[in-house]
Amino acid sequence: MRRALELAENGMGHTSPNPMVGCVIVKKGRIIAEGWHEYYGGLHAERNAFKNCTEDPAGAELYVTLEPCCHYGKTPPCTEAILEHGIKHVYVGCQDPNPKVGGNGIRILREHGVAVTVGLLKQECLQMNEIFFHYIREKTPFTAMKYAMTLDGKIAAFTGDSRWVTGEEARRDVHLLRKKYSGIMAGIGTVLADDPMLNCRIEEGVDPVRIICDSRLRIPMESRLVRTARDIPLIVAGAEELWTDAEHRKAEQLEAAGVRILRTPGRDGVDLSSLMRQLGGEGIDSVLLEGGAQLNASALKAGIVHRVYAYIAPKLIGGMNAKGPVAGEGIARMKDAVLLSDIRIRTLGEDLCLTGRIRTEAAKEESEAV
Ligand code: AOF
Ligand code: ZN
Repeated sequence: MRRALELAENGMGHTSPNPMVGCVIVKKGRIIAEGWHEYYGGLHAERNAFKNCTEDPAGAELYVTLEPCCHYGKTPPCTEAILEHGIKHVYVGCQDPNPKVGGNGIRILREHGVAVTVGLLKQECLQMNEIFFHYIREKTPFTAMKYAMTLDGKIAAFTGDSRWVTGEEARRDVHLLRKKYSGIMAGIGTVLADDPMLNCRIEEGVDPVRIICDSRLRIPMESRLVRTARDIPLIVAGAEELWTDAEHRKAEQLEAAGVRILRTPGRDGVDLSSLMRQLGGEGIDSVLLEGGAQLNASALKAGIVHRVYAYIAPKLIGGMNAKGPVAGEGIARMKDAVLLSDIRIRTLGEDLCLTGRIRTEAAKEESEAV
């Protein structure tokens, strides 16, 4: 199953909004086939493994990170392939939350006399597809807030200089996240300050859809984002109730430059909950929130954040006017803090990456329902 998890990762950035899935077939203690779900709409992991068999899989055991499907989708049911090939024992990482499957894959196999063991490396299998598990239920993107800060909690010096907070390895890791997430979101403040590209700059990277929260459409026509909008999709989200004729004209100009405009209600800026529903409707299953401080505060307040990735550099820069990762008013009492659970900490060069799920009732239900 560990090998199957590794194989599944090969699909990262290519399977959305479907899951990453890996499969290994074992006969008499030897691996006779491996496969994974390579890209959206392509063969499922199990069928790729059958295609790669080096010998007859009859009587073999099959390990798969997600319950085999039993529905006719873009491909015929994997349960049929498993039965046709005479597999005798299937080890499943975790159940499929897709209502079309939802335990029926496992049931059908058992009804046909195949032994099925469920829950091998379950936590790892769930975690790998946390985006899929969230999106298929909620139809809104799974959202991760990412920031890099110094050890004294600053995302930039008091001058605004932020190049670079963390070292090369940590920055490379962020590009892996950009590959994994289908959207990347920032506020207009960040765009005006940094003129960023928000693309994925690693070998075999996949660029996320770029989403800018910009209630009054202040994004400059000559910004790098707008100039590249025809090559890498760019969505600008505005708060239409705040617009005058000038903003309506700017919306037309941006659209003519290849920018997609999404309109949300709200007189206090972009309504993030509405935006998330719209993005979900567009098939965007995940969003990496890359700030800055103001957007991070609004996102936490709106309750749209599910995970945090904090990259922490062993540097002290001080300055009471140097910003931290989350602005806004803040909470008054420690007991009201937003809490994280399932914490993981990695070292990247000299920096740390701490990640955890935002603790909410909904998150708890999500992890227990599967
Ligand atoms: C995948 N790859 O390896 C597995 C999936 O539209 P379809 O026919 O590709 O079916 C997609 C559903 O199939 C998906 O939502 C999930 O429930 C199930 N399993 N999907 O794309 C795979 N095993
Ligand atoms: Zn399948």
